[in-house]
Amino acid sequence: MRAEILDFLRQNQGKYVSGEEISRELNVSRTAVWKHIRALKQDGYQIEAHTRAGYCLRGTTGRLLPEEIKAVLTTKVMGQEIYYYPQIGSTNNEAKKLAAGGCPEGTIVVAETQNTGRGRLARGWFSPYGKGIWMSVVLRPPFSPLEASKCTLMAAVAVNRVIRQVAGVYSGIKWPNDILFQGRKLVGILTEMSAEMDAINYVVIGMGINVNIEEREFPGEIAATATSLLAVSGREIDRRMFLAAILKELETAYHLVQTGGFTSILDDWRSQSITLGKNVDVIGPDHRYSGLAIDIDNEGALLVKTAQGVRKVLAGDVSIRPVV
Ligand code: BTX
Repeated sequence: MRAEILDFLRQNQGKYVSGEEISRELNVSRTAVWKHIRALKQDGYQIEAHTRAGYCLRGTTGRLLPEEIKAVLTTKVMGQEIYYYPQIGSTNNEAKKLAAGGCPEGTIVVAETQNTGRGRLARGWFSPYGKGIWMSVVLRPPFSPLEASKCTLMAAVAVNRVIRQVAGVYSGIKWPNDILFQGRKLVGILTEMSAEMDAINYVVIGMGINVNIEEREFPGEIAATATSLLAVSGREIDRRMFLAAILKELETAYHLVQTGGFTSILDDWRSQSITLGKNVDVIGPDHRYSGLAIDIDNEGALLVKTAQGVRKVLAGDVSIRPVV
């Protein structure tokens, strides 16, 4: 009922509607209307109340509340179920629990802040309150577990497209899971999976997108390597519109993959990559070498040309050498 009352106020945004009118239109008691309005105000909605005129919605909350996202969502699968948390440990952990419990494909977990946001190899992810999109999406892809790592490439292509189109920031993808602008990280993607020998139970794609973080807010250890859309473009971005655009783009890309395989996504990835054609250092648990990043293969592995021949990088850290 809360969502319906909010919808009704939205349809009449800027105008007063009486409690009686809401109660009549939505077939709910006046007391219930009053209680729901109070809850909406507590959530941060700017609702003016006037004894005679009634209620008037002046502004929405800047939070990523499910009803806010749903009001602008145009997808069929992605984000049809939304779990929202003002604060959480890690959205990926929560999404994995929900996925193991059988939640439908496309379910998302979104939080205003994460206390223990994770990157790869148990690294931390800085997730300040209300300033980014800290979100995880549950997929149940019909393909083999060997293909799961390509979900990271798919998500990177989708997010990078939205950054370019909506924020107007000409970012690029660094293999395998980062989106950078002028060498600084705007986005990190963490894909995790649960699978049997030949089938995937679920894939969770976690995205950390630095949206409205001011340059000076980044902690010292990442101050020189991280950036945000606000810092780069100089303007604040409506996070819910941005999130809805990402889910739409992800849905399109996922549909494409399911119907035609990863080929077109890999081509898009190549054209948006900032790794290919660069000299890179590859650092793994038991190796370290340098070479020229020449391509990604059909598995999504990075191909690096070294003095000893072409080496295939499936996992590990790749750093791009600055041009001197
Ligand atoms: P990664 O291992 O490639 O990058 C992690 C590294 O990035 C950190 O060690 C740190 O140096 C740097 N870093 C930390 N926070 C930020 C930030 N906000 N901006 C730029 N650089 C940063 C990348 O892992 C994958 C990150 C995924 C994060 C999402 S958020 C939603 C979901 N839930 C969760 O716990 N993780 C994912």
